[in-house]
Amino acid sequence: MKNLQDEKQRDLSINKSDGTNKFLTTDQGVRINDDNNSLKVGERGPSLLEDFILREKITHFDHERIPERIVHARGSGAHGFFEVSNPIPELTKAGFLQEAGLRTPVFARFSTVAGSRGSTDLARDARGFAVKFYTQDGIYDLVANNIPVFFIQDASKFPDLVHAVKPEPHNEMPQAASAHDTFWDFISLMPESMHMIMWVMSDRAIPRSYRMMEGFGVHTFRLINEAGTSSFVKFHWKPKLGTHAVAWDEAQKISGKNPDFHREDLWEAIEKGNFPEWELGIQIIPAEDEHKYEFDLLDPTKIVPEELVPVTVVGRMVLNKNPDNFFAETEQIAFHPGHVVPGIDFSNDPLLQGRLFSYTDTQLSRLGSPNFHEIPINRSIAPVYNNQRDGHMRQEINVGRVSYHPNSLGGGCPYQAKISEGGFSSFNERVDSHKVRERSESFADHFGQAKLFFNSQTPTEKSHIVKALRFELGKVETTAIRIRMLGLLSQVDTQLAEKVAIGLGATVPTVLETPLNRGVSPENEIKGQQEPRIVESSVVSSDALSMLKNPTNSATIASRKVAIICAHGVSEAAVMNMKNALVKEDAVGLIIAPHLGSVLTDTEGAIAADFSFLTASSVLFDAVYIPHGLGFSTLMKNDDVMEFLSDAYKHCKVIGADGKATELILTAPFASKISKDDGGILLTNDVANETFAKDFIAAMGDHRFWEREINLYN
Ligand code: HDD
Repeated sequence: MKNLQDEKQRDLSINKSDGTNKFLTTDQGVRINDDNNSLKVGERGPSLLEDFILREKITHFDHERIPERIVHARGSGAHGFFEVSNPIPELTKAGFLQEAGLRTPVFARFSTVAGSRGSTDLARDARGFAVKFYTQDGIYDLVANNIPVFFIQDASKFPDLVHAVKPEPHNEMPQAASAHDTFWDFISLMPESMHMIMWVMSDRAIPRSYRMMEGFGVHTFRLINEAGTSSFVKFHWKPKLGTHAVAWDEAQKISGKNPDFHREDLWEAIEKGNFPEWELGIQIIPAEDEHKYEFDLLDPTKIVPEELVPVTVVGRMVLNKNPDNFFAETEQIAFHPGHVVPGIDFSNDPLLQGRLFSYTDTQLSRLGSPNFHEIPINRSIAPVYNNQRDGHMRQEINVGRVSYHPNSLGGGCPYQAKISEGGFSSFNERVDSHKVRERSESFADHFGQAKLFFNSQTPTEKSHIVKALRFELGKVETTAIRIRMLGLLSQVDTQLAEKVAIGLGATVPTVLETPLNRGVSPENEIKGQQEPRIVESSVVSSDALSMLKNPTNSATIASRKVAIICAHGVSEAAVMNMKNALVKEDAVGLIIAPHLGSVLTDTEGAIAADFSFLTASSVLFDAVYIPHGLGFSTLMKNDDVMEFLSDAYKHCKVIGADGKATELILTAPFASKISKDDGGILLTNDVANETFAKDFIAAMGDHRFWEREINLYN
């Protein structure tokens, strides 16, 4: 068995450059003697055009930026490997899925969709989840999202969708946000988006970490085996750490306190050896079941409920190495759903079909040349020989005189591969119909699965969806758009629509809008939309759709961060006890104090502060602990401490204190709201309580105590 991980490392290392112990040179290799002063006529005189060193440096700088991605501009990535656990040769001939234990190098990039490159990680948005597999048969890209459905059914609507969600063209506002008129105007006229809207208004759109997101290939793809038999497949990534979110108020605060929150989280986890891990699962639908379901497998606004087709795990992905250079790797990586290898093929999903054109086209303008496959991060480790030639920035030096096929001068080389030799051949599907510009009637249900999603949520999750919609539509200035949205929401769930309406001070319309009163003339309606119909899902509720009920959710607190709030006089034993207990769980306790430097302890020792209240904030941590000791009286007088605790409470996090430090909690503004059943508030007067740290960690395993919101908001 040949593991390919090392080969990719070798491949990248050819292009690595490290200036340690080296002379500074120009791009032409000439050693530079003075990099601080331009060439001038006298010390105070004008600069000389002849200064090739200055000109080269400035010219390169002037051209340093490339266009950012039109969507998914903001992202972070890492290297790793994919390892097969359950080979599936009976389903696919794809080489990288044939043998248990076979490792294929990967690079994964996670992203938000709407914001620019410098925007916050915590925007309410779908997240991209793109993985490049460097397989022995060539590059395979699984260009996925953390949401299993999409807004639109046909690629022709993609530019409209993206124009609508991007900052509005007249004033370039708002950045990285869907809460504005143009987005909701478009959505209110596109009932097919209602299923995806449920997902992006849920907490899926504000993940706690890239490491705690599921990933979905969205479209139905095909797997093809050696005999040429095809099955339909849906791809799933399931995170080892479970699927978790932050609170919306928290997300907004993180955006100010640390807009790089997800980027930093991924980077730090890998640097510390907490390698993020996902299982790759597949739902297999035999070809003969293509028309078995009440939804169309080709409709990207539909899932296949796991109750109908369970997910089978085929392997795992581990990300174990940060990029050496963000631009060279994360920015220049070029994904494409059309990068497939023999054994994987497309379905006729019209959204996927359009994507197959878009991605190469976008790389041409973003990376500037058809040679983007030669950039080290994009290079296949399977050898590349063909008759493509020249173009901007060509790296390859093709030898010989032959650049065409067929040829005799080159002995007919490079020659075509037979299917038995690994040559790619498309699935031999018979397609026999008229050319039409139409939506299939089987795509006309826009609400059935939106209902399924909503019905599958816990009361907490439903209330978060209501609040998200109140927020988003509350930012919409045009009343007619809000009302249209309430009409669409009422098709999903009447209570949902009514609750959102209360927040907007509006009433749910009793008459569903027709194309005419939607401001759209019938001839401009999208075919298939005229009579939206509701097909009730045969599955009424699915735990896999809820983050809180999700059976794969895990209680691990690995890599979680606990704020340990200290001041001079703190009990050293209490701090160390908690820190050590956290380390055993692969979590970390960080010291927050009124100032940086040393915090003096009760035993006349000193503990270094990791953060002061200026550089830390509750929203950047998963839980808070205030150890006993004399420091508590200093903390009582500190407004920052109260804000810290109030936020931790509001965001339903675990808060613990022992000894006198419990007074900080019992006198906090939220103290009267604390329910005696709140398992996330751990207070003990017994400073020798041996199980305290254990209980604290167990409570963290429940992640959030959302029941608190009932006391806070009702
Ligand atoms: Fe797309 C980027 C995922 C529909 C056109 N898309 C992009 C990325 C992801 C997705 C993860 C970022 C890749 C990276 O990290 O570099 N896109 C999706 C999913 C879709 C989808 C899951 C629906 C199921 N996309 C979609 C459509 C079109 C595009 C329908 C156009 C017709 N997407 C693009 C693009 C991007 C892109 C403009 C921007 C940068 C890039 O491709 O490389 O071509």
